[in-house]
Amino acid sequence: MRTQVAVIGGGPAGSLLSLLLHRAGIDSVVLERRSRAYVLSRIRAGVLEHGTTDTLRSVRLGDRMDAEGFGHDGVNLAFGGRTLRIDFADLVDKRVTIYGQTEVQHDLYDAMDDRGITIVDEAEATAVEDMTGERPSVVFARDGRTERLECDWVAGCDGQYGVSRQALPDDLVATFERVYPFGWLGILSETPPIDDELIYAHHPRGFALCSMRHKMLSRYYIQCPADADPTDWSDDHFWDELATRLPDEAVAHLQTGPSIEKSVTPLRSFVAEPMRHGRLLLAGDAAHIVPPTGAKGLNLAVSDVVYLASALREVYDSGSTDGVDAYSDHALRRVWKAVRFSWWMTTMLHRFPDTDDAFDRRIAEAELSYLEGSRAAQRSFAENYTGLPYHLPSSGRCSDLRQAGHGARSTAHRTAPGSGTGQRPVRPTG
Ligand code: RFL
Ligand code: PHB
Repeated sequence: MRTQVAVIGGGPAGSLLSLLLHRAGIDSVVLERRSRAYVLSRIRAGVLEHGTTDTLRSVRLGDRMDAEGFGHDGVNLAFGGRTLRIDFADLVDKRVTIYGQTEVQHDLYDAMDDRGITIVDEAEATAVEDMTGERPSVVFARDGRTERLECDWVAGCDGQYGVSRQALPDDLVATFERVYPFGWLGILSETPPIDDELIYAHHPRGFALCSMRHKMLSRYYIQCPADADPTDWSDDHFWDELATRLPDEAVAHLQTGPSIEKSVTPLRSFVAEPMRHGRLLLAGDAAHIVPPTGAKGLNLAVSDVVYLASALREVYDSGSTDGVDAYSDHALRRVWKAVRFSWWMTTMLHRFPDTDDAFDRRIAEAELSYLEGSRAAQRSFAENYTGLPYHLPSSGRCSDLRQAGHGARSTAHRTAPGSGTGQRPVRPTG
């Protein structure tokens, strides 16, 4: 098998990358370890930044999201018996969209099928070979057989436990990690959401979050020990603990019911640098993990692949590897800002069970009180939460995505790119 870009992982990063490449007339093949049914049933993130929604619209994935998603103009922070609303519309004239990752993944796979992009299901990449040469390849296992996908470039979009990050030479990679001494116990219930907008609650017993997917599907989380077993938590126990941590006016609207999903997510921040070695480029959770408090994981996967697709497009359009050479520094600049914001929200809103001394608690209270009293602080929150702008070197801003070629150009196979050797690839003609 041969393609221009071998994409390892069919999650949001890998799927969206293949669509952005297709729009640019670049062929890719996506290798996904899991079955399609498994990928399409994972319950994960729910908040999309405006840059994410713009990007999805730019590859004609906006229709269902715009019809079924909910635009939110603010979020609520509950603490000390009061609720502070951060008004995004007023502060930064932006909004976020509530539309589950599960739905995004459906839309991505449907669009890939429509456009004839090859997804090889249940194909587990086991090695990336010759990544520093001109003809790298990905070795993968499928149906008990070992196969090879040859390509010009490899995109490692295989999440936090994938093979691509491990394929980078140890001595070239620096990792940065913060493990938080707690997790989130999350449930999904077919009940109406407590409020029209999200509520992030800081409480002496720990953090709580009220979120939603749609009018009859709510998503709630409470801080729990990192090693908590979800089966130890009955639904009643969960609802009682949630109600304890929420303000009275919110509890008055809480409608409980049986959970249809219950799971524990440990929280950590992690970044691996650089995000590129030779012809292997990492994107999304393969390169970095953020705690879910800032709702940034999925959104960072999207901004990474926008940067990556732009860099690869430059290679195939002009033969220049400048974009690819700059990709890691460029993506990491945005990544670290989201890592900072997610860390800041996490430390401000959670209770730290092991180290929680009076000083840390006072600092968290001071952060919240400052936010309450300062429009500048609220603006900073709103700017980060709704999503920092993309800085694409060639086109400047993410708003350019709106005009970016709707409708793919020809996907006719073209010659391999020159790798800074002066060799120019042939442009598509169709
Ligand atoms: P994904 O979604 O993990 O997709 C990676 C894909 O690669 C496949 N894969 C391989 N395929 C072939 N060969 C191999 N060797 C492979 N190894 C792995 C996997 O099967 C998978 O399909 O990463 P991607 O695309 O970078 O997308 C990132 C987002 O999914 C992620 O940041 C968020 O979902 C993180 N996250 C959350 N983010 C939020 O913003 N809010 C949340 O509430 C939230 N909840 C979550 C989460 C992540 C979770 N994980 C990863 C366990 C809850 C969970 C449980
Ligand atoms: C979710 O709806 O799953 C969700 C919302 C906001 C977050 C994290 C998760 O910060």
